[in-house]
Amino acid sequence: MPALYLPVSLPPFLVTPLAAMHTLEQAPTAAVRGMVVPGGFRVSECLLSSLPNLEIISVFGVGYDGVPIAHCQQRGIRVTNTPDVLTEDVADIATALVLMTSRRLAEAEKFTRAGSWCSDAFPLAHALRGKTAGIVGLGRIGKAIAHRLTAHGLKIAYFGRQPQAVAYDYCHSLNELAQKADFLIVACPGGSGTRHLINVEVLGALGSEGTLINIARGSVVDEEALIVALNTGVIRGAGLDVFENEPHVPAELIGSEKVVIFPHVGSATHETRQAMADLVLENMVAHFANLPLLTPVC
Ligand code: 8YV
Repeated sequence: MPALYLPVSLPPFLVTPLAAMHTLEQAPTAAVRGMVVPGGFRVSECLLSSLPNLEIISVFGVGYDGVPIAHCQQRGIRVTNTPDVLTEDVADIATALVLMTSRRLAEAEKFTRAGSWCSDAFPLAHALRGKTAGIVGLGRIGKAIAHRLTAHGLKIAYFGRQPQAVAYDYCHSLNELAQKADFLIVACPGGSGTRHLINVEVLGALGSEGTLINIARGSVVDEEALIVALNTGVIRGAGLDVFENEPHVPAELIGSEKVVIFPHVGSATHETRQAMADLVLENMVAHFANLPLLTPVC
């Protein structure tokens, strides 16, 4: 049976079927031919150098920003990910963050649990209808978010590498999108190409009635700049499922009433995580059977 290395713990519904068809090595060794890592996990070139016979890295997630793709291509290491199966769940979480931030739902919940009731004592929130959602990266997840927010009465604008054949407004720059948006929603891939795309300037353009939503990667947002923008009223609020240095969430964000924070739960449903696990396994099995990969990155 081919040997696999799993550098971090993965759910049993993935590990058990993998273990039935492969040997699981406890450390990176020359015997290892396959590796499975979570989305966003940083695969260092140092780790790769301790795996001289590695043939495939299967990412348990859609985002493979942690994998040095050019290096893998040079060494002929195949890489797979789990696209599509998590699109709807991640879009649901983005929508939840839009609703929670605009309607102050986290605060409303805390308020009621504290035994308060009189609705006059609870601050009024902001309606969604007629507002504009600016989507950064109109890929599969961005489109699923746009679809949902259209149903909530929002107008959709987007920024990406190029305009697409869609009925939404394309903005030629991120600043233009941020200026237009009431909700600036980050849905682009992570990695060096998008690092700190959301910076002081973009937050300034989003403005004091704007809210930042991030369901993509923490690295896309300059977190320090975000904290300052929230504290000084440069933007109104933020809804965040991802952070720059997970699992670390800055105390300034934890303590802020202006943010809604989740522990990276975009794809965290039984159904989706099972579908992701199935894809990881099927890719691995296909590779060792010399069959085409189901969802190859390279
Ligand atoms: C998961 C993700 O948190 O798909 C991704 O890229 O970040 C998330 O779906 C992760 O991959 C689960 O291990």
